[in-house]
Amino acid sequence: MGSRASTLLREEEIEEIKKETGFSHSQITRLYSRFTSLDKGENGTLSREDFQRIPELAINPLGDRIINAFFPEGEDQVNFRGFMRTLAHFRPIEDNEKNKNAAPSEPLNSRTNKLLFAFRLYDLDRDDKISRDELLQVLRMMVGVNISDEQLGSIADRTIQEADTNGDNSISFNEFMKVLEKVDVEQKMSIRFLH
Ligand SMILES: [Ca+2]
Ligand SMILES: [Ca+2]
Repeated sequence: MGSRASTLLREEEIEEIKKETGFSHSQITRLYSRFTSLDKGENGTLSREDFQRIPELAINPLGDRIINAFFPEGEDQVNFRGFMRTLAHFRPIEDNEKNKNAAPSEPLNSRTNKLLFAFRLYDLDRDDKISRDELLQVLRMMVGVNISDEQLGSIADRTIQEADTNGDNSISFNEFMKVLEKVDVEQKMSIRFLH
């Protein structure tokens, strides 16, 4: 095996990823070459620093949170399989997938899984609730410095008040879904991947 072997994706691996993520063969090979070009250590995994070289993430106020979502808890490397699994949340829902009841499990790009992904960007301590503090942190990242702590605090309070139906002063995933019921999440959380 030469050193180039590590840069090739096996055909059966492509098939497995296809099944798991719904990406097409050509999307997978294209994303694989993107993956390997980001992999500066050339060890088949990406670190947080590798992700920070993606310009779209570097300028996104939630970039660090999104990068974090690629990493399984307690790990600081992600392999191609894990990379694709996370990206799959951003895959648009195709027309022919909308009424598919035969799927063995819910696809990664379903509305619920997209929402769960967004929810986890807020829920830093992963206790399945968004606390006032966690909401404040995200608000601060998104609005920058042009708004006072007091104003941000009252936005956070109002948001929680509106969402919190069981009165525990935090937002559960169910409450989160209710708030976003009328929002076109499928559209907002989709990236057009070229075919
Ligand atoms: Ca939390
Ligand atoms: Ca609640």
